[in-house]
Amino acid sequence: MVANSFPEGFLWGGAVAAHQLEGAWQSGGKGVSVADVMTAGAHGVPREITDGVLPGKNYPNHDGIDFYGHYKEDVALFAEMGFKCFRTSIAWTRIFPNGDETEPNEAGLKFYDDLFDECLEYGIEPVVTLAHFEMPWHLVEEYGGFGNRKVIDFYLNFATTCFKRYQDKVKYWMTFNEIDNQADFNNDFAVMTNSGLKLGDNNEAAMYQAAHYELVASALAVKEGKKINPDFMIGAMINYTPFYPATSDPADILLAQRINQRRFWFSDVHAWGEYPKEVEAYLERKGFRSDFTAEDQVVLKEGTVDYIGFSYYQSMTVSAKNGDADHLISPADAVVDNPYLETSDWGWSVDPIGLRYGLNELTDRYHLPLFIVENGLGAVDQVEEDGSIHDPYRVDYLRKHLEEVKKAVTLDGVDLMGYTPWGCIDVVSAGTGQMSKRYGFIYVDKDDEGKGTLARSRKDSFFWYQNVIKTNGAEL
Ligand code: BGP
Repeated sequence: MVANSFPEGFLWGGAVAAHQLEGAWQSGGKGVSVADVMTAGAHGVPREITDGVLPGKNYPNHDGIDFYGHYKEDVALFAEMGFKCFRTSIAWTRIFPNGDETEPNEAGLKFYDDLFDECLEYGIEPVVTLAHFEMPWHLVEEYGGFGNRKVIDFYLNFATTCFKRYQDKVKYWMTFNEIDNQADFNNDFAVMTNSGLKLGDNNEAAMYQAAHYELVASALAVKEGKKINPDFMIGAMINYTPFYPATSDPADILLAQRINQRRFWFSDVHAWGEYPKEVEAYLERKGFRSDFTAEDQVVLKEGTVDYIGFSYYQSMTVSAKNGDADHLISPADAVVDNPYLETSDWGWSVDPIGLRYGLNELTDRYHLPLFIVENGLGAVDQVEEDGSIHDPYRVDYLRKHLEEVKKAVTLDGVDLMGYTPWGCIDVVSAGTGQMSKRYGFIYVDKDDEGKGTLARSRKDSFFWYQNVIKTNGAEL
């Protein structure tokens, strides 16, 4: 039955990731993660991934916004906004500092007990991502990250440790954040943060093998998780970016289809437990499928997900003038401007209709509940003399997206579990490493040089979102 508004129990909330806000990178026995070796970028200068932590470099994730020390204050602010859920991740290196230990680190486990208890006191459901861009650095150095089948066991140990420990506190889980990011296999950040692979000579072959291992790891985690608590809802998490054809030229349409197929491969395997035909044929043709066992095939089938979680920020448009559909090009090389869309200060297109399109496309493809676990606008905020922060651009972005979401739910029959806008409190940007690219309803006093009091304050959007939740989306 099609609802006439957002369903009762809809999970309104906000999303963050451990490495972008917790800070305290060496507290409570935490080990060094991939995120800890990523420097701050600058305008037009990408983040560098250094070989270990080097002296004299600026690593913004080391301190984040010190959520580790401020979580009680921050959760109280989320509660004041009326959050029903809070999406965060568990830093793998707090639980297994090096990744290959057999026994977990109690101090790390205790931190998340305290955090989840704090949320539950306010009736806020934790929604937890297991791996959000922060594999233990030791696993990268010693094992080559997910390029090595052994890392599946380490991940599984981490996942089952978390499932067991938090089985009565956490119901909603996701196995890997934006697992499809690495389809952009010439981008160091996209590959390293997902799989821990250092880029080498045949990035594409290495990416397909590592991603296969991650998908097997995810399926095993789903299987084990369900044994621990059959009520768990364990989902995929993809970065949904629809690629549109630049024109009605069939060559453009075919190119867009092929790029979308390649990205959907990840969620297809998560949801169907098998490879789509096109990708199978491609890997065969390129000789990329070196280690794929009959047992893997069974595991993938047995460990399919309960829902599709996804982030949505923008759409992209591609032209066949820049590349041919039969020879894989990095999608980035085929991208052209979309004359119908405006862009953010960071060049990301703003496309609310693309979100309704996506909700329909994912529903058609998977017939599973969906969860929008990231959406938002990165922008520079101005603090007025009286301390107020007026951010109508953020409200405008979120409102337009929510209007489209509402149509998908009320007119198109989409089964949507919840909505957690990204960076509900300002955090270190994943892509740039800077604080100045802000998404929050809550402002944090810290600048790109790491200076500031870390004081929290409510932006205008805080009060807007509070009312959205209060009216269950009737007033946007
Ligand atoms: C997604 C990630 C987040 C996040 C967000 C915004 O890709 O899952 O970790 O940060 O994008 O990106 P950015 O911080 O680069 O603006």
